[in-house]
Amino acid sequence: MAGFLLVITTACTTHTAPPAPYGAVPSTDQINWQQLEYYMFIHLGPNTFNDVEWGDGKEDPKSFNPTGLDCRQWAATAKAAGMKGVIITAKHHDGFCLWPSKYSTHTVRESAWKGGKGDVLKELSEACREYGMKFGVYLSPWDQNHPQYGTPEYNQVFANTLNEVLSNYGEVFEQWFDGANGEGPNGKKQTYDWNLFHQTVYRNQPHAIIFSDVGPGCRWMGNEKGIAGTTNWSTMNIEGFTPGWGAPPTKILNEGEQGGKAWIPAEVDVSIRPGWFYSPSTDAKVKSVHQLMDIYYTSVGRNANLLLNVPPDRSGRIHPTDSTRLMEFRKAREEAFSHNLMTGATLTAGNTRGNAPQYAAENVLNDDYHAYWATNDNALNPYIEIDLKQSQTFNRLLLQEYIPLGQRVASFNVKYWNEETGQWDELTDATTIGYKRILRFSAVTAQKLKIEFNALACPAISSIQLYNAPEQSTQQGTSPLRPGAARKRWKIVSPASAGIKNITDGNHHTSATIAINDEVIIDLEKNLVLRGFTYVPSTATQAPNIYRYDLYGSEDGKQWKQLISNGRFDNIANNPIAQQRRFDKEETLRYLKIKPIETVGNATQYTIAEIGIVTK
Ligand code: FUL
Repeated sequence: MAGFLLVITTACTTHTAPPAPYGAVPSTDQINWQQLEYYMFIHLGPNTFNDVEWGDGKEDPKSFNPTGLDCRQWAATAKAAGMKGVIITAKHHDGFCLWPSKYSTHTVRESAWKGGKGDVLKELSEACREYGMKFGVYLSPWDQNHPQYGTPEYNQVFANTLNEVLSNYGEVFEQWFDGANGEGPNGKKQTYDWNLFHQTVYRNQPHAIIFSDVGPGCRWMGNEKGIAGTTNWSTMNIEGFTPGWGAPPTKILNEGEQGGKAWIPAEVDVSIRPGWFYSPSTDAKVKSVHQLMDIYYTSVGRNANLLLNVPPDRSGRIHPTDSTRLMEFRKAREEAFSHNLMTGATLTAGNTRGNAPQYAAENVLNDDYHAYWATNDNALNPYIEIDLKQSQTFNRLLLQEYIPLGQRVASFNVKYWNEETGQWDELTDATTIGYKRILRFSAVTAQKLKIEFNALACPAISSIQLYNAPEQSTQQGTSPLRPGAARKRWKIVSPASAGIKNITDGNHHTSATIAINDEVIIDLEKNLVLRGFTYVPSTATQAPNIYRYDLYGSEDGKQWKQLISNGRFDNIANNPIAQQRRFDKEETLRYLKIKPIETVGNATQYTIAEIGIVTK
């Protein structure tokens, strides 16, 4: 009896120390930020009204004139969509400020909206507080309007601007710094004083997460398609890198770095429409639920937060198509993740830290993120076996590491017990987990599962969930243009590069690569009245698409008239979507000539998927 009591006492008082943190770990603010998972991006400005992706700072501020701007509608929509916050483009590359800044003459004050008396940041920050949404700001250091841009003085101007925004509108959860860095009105590029900018942020908003290519709060994950790496470490090395031109290679942005010295988790930014700003031309191109679900799996499902852009239309409200889609997307997520098949399962772990109930395998079943299964320090390859008690059909597996202790799992594999063959069959495998990982696989029916981990330090697993999600019907992506009879009769006069026919075959997925010194001349077969032209770039990763160009037209192929001088396909490096440029007036032409001036990555060749014309 005495011996029995002694055992009980020992079990109650023995404290098994938690695993030591491994490598770089998140700050409390980063942990809180990671748990937001999904929030809204708002791109709004003169671009909304001028049908461009990048303004040039010379646009008339009066063009900004939403007729019924309603920030409460945005916040209510974000909330109903299941989002946790809203980040707005307070100032984009045109320099236009959505608040009446003291440091600019290109603001809402100079606009037609509310007779120059409006302040979008005030309205949005208040609406966010009302709806319990976090409020964040995007500010582009690149400013094509400010006369001092490109001079050392501009850094202080930008710091003052930041200070103004971050001290006047309450709590800011995320400060988004765009890395784009082009010429200002004086033709010069700026060397940014990032230290000054960061100090200004933290002085005003000590808990804000700073986004950029290199954090320090969170990082851009290298593309605007919504796809984080299948391997995605929240750690990376940033020494020697800067946001923008000095950013780390895309692969590092996309995948992070195992053993990286800084904790800088990935944020996926992607738009619900092809462009970032609203355009009536994209009303029928709002992403499908299927596409949004894919993005969910390649962002939140890959250890990244999802910042989904939903650009308000010209009335200043979220378009009904977009808000309907957001609700459908929420429903699809709920349908996929409402019924966790792990409920009631029994678990057997190959190793449990100190055999202590505190670290028991069962911890992966509860909703408490802070309760986790952990193993002894030397157990780097443990398994966990799951008995579902009865045969179940499933096609999704969700895992979470307890990230306050760092990111520890390097890879894992999943097996299921095959009743017919009486053995463990491979189901799937993957590399990193991080805060959240969701694996998709074809449905299997089984009662038992086994997950084997390969970790850098003993794993700390907070959650394992299993679902049978309805498979989304595959919907068409962007449908290729049909090669109408007219296009078939077009001739490419020059160059004779291999595959050149691809540029008029009506298929976005085929392209031609052309030497930089070769101009493209197309014969439209007869004189046509044209209002503009279209360029579909190649969507291949880092394709050397055309960034700047001259465009000429001719009736006879001899006398050329310049139609566009030093034109720019905005944001083509990061978001290579179809481009349309309208001429100032109608032009009667038979020949078109495109002469590239600058390509993405300054390549010596350029890519074209398609050239088209605008006749209406
Ligand atoms: C990019 C910008 O150039 C785009 O216009 C957009 O704002 C996107 C979110 O970031 O760098």
